[in-house]
Amino acid sequence: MGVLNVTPDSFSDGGRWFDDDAAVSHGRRLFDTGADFVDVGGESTRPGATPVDEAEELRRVLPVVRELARFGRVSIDTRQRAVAEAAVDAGATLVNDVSASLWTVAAEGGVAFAAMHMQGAPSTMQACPTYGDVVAEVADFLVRRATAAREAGVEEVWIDPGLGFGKTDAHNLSLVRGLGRLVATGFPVLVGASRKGFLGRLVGGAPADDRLEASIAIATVAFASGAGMVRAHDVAATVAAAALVAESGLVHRLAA
Ligand code: PMM
Repeated sequence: MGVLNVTPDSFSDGGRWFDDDAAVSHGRRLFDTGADFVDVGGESTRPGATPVDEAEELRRVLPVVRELARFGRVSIDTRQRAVAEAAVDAGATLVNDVSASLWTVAAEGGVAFAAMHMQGAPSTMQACPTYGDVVAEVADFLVRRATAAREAGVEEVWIDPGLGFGKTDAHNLSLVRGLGRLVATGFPVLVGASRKGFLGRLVGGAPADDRLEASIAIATVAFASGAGMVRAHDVAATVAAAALVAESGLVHRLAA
């Protein structure tokens, strides 16, 4: 899943694809380099980000979704029902919902749904994340939401641990180590670690543009643990990691 943020302020690619034509060309490049989905988002959910109003989010994402849907599967990364609905009408075939609550939009539109775990809201989520057993709590939450989505009629339901969303670095690492437990739920697992802050801290403070190796390392662990999809800025390198894991049989050995 290639990341396409049509925002002025996302932590990594904010401002780069804010113009519609630039966004569409970049999205096409993501498809060309092997993305199965291009994930279009119009609101930054980085820690501390200010929410965007619905009209502005619609203005940002709709023309890009409509155009890119001609070239491959587009997912809409939103927490707003009206944005998800309009994007599905414009051709999006997956609702990627960081609030894990918009499955009825997916059900009504006959499209896929991804439920992501977040503790709190983006403006405050990193203040004091607290869990007992983080893997068990995240898995339990995701299975409940994913089951509700299935029962509402959504056929393709993904679960995503939401790395960096109300989690300390230790929580993120526990979730990466515990991906096999999410895979064991039977729902296909999506993982988004690409260029995130915890990776920067793990590799000595590298800035967002300098986290490729760390992002690929986590993508490789995710695929080897049985994850079905990784959300990534650097699609070509991530596809190469996926192919290596698939061809080498690593997925069976590590996940066993
Ligand atoms: N991360 C971000 C945004 N949307 N969606 C899913 N399903 N999983 C994620 O981990 C996720 C997401 C934040 O990263 P960005 O600013 O690079 O989009």
